[in-house]
Amino acid sequence: MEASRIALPIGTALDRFIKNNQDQFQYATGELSQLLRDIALASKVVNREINKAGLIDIMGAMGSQNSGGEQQQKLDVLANIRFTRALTKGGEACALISEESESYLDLNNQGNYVIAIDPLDGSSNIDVNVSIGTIFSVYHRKSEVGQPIQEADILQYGSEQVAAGYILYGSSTMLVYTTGHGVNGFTYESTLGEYVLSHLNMRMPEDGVIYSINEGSANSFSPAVKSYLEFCKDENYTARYIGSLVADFHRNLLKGGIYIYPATAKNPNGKLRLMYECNALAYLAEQAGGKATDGKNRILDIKPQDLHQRTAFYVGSKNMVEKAESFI
Ligand code: FDP
Repeated sequence: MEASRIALPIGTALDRFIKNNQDQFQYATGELSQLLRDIALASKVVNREINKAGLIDIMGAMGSQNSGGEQQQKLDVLANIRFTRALTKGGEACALISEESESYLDLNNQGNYVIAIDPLDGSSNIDVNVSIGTIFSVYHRKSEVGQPIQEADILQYGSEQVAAGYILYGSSTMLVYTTGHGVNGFTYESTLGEYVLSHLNMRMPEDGVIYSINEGSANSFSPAVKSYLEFCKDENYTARYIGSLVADFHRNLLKGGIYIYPATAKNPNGKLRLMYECNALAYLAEQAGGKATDGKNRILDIKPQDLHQRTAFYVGSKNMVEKAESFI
């Protein structure tokens, strides 16, 4: 009997994949590899805690607010603690920007990397057992190692990212990342405690028929966005909106589609955060052959002025994003 018929093929483990591909990276000292492993380890802990939701008292609001004045959920806070601890102990990161903290954390002056993270995205889905995610961006510091962190280290263009990725806590848990040489996806095998390569060199279809937008807010969209939505309906596109950015992005990455969070009357600059939501997904989208803009400008070319800056976000299949832009 063929071996493949009695044993499922298990892909390369994440650790080995990172090690094998380390040389592609311009600062190949092993530190970035270690940092990615630290993020992967913290995500396994977060995954474990998420899976206990409902059994122990970790659902619901914390009673505090995050940097944007939004209600923090207990799991938001827990995930933030896990990633902060892993990155602090790891020693490779000199600074950490997080949705959950007003200003950046100064971690270790000897570290070479700046991390921006949304520890748990899609908070409104936590309590209802719907997919949520973690999003991260990695930058190389600009100032000299050993010196205090400067603004130039923190407020870097998205195009300066050296790695980015997300973890999707979905029907299975996946870690998807890029270091600028394509996008690869790893599925968590919980009995082994390992992420294994399951999606090699992911490519986003150039076209698609899925549009993801909170159409309940349509009254507060611009006439241009409303016309684009009419176009989607005329074309008989399929509407799919999970309301968890990572999950909506991941589906569109695999199947083709567009995710839009436009400027609205309530959020004239959009709702999503440039530094720890949009930049990472824009980098991944481009690396997979897709596109990401604010309706006019490439996301990766926007100069951040503020840690928690918001932006309108159009991301997904290249042709779909370009079509949407033609309406804006
Ligand atoms: P949430 O507020 O639940 O954390 O990034 C924030 C985000 O979720 C995205 O994950 C999601 O796509 C979007 O906001 C949902 O916002 P709306 O409820 O306004 O549609």
